[in-house]
Amino acid sequence: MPDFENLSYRKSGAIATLTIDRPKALNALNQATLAEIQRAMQDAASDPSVHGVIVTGAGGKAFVAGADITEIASASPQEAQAFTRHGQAVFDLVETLGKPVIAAVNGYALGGGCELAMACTLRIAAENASFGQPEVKLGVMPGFGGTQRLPRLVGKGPAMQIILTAENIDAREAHRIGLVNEVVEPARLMTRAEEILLRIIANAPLAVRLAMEAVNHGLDAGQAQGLALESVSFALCAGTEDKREGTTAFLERRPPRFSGR
Ligand code: DAK
Repeated sequence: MPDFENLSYRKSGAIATLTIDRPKALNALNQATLAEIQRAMQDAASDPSVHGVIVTGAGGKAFVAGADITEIASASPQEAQAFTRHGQAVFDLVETLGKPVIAAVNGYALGGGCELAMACTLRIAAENASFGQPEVKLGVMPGFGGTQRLPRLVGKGPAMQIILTAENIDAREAHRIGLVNEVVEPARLMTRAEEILLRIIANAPLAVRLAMEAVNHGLDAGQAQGLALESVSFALCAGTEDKREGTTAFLERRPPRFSGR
């Protein structure tokens, strides 16, 4: 995998860590960075040695301070639409990677940064993290999925307030409304993200993937279709070697050794 200009992408054991690294713009997402996130995520999806991904920002101040305002300020409507469709496609890839992706949010997660975090499977925030959708202050609106993922995560009322006031919320408030799963001291952020990811990837990979798909599709489709998908996916799990291994290991009182088949 060739080197990246605006991020680092490292694999250690079964975990790939993608660190967005554009210090001159507080890790803001320009088009080149979006394309690099896409490439790194495609690699994580296709590399069987990668079982889960952590996404974070370089430096102690920002996860991602939004889309790069200098690059997009003069975009025409056509260019703006292409930009938003590209961002949406990249964040859809993050959400549907088939492997758990944890956002370790270490500072500002604004606009596109909040939207990137929301596309991840789970969000762990450092105490100094803050979240917001400031787009309407700039004369635009969220365009990388914020109007869709935020209400699904926190409910319509809180999502409307965050999007329409354009005010940032701190990590405690983000936790209170369900935008983040946990808040930890900044020094513990990466360790905690890794701990949770290791817990997830110790489980049967196919079952984890199918459970994520059932949650995601069910939220989009409605409960009846979600339940139908759940039962088909459950049946798929029932035919796997991992099901045999998981149930046998339980009965033999030993830890399971999953093969992902
Ligand atoms: N884009 C580009 N540069 C950014 C940036 C961003 N989003 N955020 C920060 N920077 C740059 C600053 O300009 C500054 O650069 P220099 O002046 O040093 O060259 C450097 O990063 C450090 O930032 P500050 O000096 O401002 O640092 P502070 O600690 O004082 O403040 C801050 C931190 C995060 C509160 C502040 O930087 C800030 O408010 N940043 C902007 C946050 C934001 O509004 N992000 C955008 C969210 S909206 C579109 C138009 C807009 C959008 C999409 C499409 N079209 C027309 C197509 C917007 C999408 C969004 O994501």
